[in-house]
Amino acid sequence: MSLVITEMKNRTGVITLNNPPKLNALCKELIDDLIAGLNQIKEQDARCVILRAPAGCKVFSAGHDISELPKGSRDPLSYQDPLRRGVRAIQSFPGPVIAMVEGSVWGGAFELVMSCDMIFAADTSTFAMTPANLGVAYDIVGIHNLIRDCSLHVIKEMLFTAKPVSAERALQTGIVNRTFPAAELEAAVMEIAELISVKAPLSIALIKEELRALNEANPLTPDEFERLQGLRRVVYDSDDAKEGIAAFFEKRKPVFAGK
Ligand code: YXS
Repeated sequence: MSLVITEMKNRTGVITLNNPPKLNALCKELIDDLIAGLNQIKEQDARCVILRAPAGCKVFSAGHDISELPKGSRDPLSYQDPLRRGVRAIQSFPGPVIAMVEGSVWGGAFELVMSCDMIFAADTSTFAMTPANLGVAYDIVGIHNLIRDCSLHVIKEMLFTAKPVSAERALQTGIVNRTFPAAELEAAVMEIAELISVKAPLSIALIKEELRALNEANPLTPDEFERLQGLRRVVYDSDDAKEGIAAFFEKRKPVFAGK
């Protein structure tokens, strides 16, 4: 059974993360189902996609499935890893992908939501970015996906404290487009999707791709890229990387020795 529900509502595709027992953690299977859902919707001439979790959920997504993170000495977020593939599938979908958020968003799920074209959230939702909780060597593309859409100071606060940010704060800092009372969220987002669905799809798809290309135009020299990759290897080879994951599953606070 798919870990997402894919449906069409008029010309809007709706993908609902649907793995409650694992709090919609972004395991490989769920990401593969998400990508399959996007491809299915693309074939049905969808003009817009809404990515959501079930109404009333406490947790939109608990982020990367920690049990699928390498236990150290291996890049946790390389190009073909599920989270990377899921983010690219959203960014390259030829139409707006709207994140409709209710509940708490964690770690890689925050990046996945940030990779969407717009974010509309229930006013009770929260957003957290958590590599510092686990000692994860987050990757350069992932960090780049975060810094383009809100102030560096706010993203640094989120990354360095790993503390959840409220919907209100996310609205104030430009992370989300708008917030609504949870009971009004779905109707409001469907209205926006319907509005988009009668606009010129070729023009919108072109503009989305132009914006993506312009946003990616961040000249890192190959040497600078390799240097950062070398720094990442020190982190994902570290004892801290192993300690973060072990502490999570042993349900204890991690003790990071900085090595
Ligand atoms: O003890 P059992 O076996 O029932 O399992 C528990 C949790 O271990 C499990 N679980 C997860 N398993 C794998 N990956 C996860 N991300 C994950 N999150 C939770 O689900 C069962 C129920 O969790 P529990 O008891 O904590 O539920 P709760 O309702 O008390 O709390 C819900 C959360 C989401 C607040 C809590 O589960 C939590 O804080 N989860 C971790 C959120 C997080 O830090 N995600 C980041 C994952 S790593 C990631 O996305 C990036 C690589 S990075 O770290 O770089 O950002």
